[in-house]
Amino acid sequence: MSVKIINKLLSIGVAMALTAPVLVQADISVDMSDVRGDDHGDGSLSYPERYDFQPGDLDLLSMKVEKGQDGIWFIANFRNSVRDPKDARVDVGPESLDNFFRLGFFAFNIDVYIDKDREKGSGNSFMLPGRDAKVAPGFAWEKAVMLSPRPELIRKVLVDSLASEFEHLDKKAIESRLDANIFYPKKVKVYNRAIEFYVPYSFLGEGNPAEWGYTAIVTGAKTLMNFEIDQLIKMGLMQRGWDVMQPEGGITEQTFGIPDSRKPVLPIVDLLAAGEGEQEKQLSPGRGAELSGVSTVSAKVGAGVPVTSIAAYLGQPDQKAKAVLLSEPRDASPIIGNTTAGEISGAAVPMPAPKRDNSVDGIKRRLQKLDKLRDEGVITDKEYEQNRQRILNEL
Ligand SMILES: [Ca+2]
Ligand SMILES: [Ca+2]
Repeated sequence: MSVKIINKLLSIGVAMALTAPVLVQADISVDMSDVRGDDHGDGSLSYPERYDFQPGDLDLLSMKVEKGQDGIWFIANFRNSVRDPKDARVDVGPESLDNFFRLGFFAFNIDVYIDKDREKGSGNSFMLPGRDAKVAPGFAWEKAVMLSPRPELIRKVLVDSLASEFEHLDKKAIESRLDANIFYPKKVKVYNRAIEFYVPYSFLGEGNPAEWGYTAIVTGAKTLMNFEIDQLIKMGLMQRGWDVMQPEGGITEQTFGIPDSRKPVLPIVDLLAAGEGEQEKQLSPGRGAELSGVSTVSAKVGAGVPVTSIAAYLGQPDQKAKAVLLSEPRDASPIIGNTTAGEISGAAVPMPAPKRDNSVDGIKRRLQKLDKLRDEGVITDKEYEQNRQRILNEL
């Protein structure tokens, strides 16, 4: 492993210590490298055929962790410049993309699952809906960070889908449980090829970030408009990782392509793993693959705390899972109980990718779809008119 993690203990300047009553934390410098040119998942993913996606865009080169005030900064370096939301291409919708993606990026999500205790099997194994993989027991996580171009929205959708699944639970209880375990950064900076995101210690809790394990993945982010999302929620399609581009067979415009759609391929485009071929090996089992993170501290044999499964999110949760969700939030505890780790359940519903069709029939279909959305009150009359004109202009 060429992973280089340096933990430097530097003395804090006296002047600063006097003026700023901040919690004194060790200066951290964690630098984890990734293979260049491996933005192809298990080796078979090809980029969407559209101008706002090019090979290299989702190629993670390194991830760093640096000390910030009362928290840490993650710094992800990519091969290409981070694309501006004004370059994003979407199908229909009245909203301006700059309003829609306020954080300065739109094309990807970065998930970081943090293993704080480095105890094998202690913590969560599930990844968020739609990733279709698990975190290996040696990296079972306590805290997860989800960098999304639309953090408020993905949190809300996750809360809503859990609330509809666990109807008897108070929504506030679900929210506090989620917020104790999953953080959606809103403090984000884009510098050419780097994106930095801030995570406070109030979320992360105690510990030395240089001694933690990190399982990080990059996925393509879907660019759905608000009214489309509302529609999908109504249709009950939101549970299956709607924020992640799912691979499809052939040459594709809206998502990543794979040569053979019969073979299930994970939507993970890049996995943080320093060894050549390591990522391809880890992702090749497809659905249910167990991914290992990166750490300088090797995993201890755990106390045998069972890892959890994402199946509880997607399938019918069992009684035991409900009981644990009801319990009080507590640091380093699973979100949803001790369900059996295993295959992701069959409740997953693949989401149809929006396609632009400029044929007369295609225009007709899109206009009918628009009529339906207005009739159901999903879009306003004004939004209806704007979209209608936009579609007709393509004739
Ligand atoms: Ca890479
Ligand atoms: Ca990689």
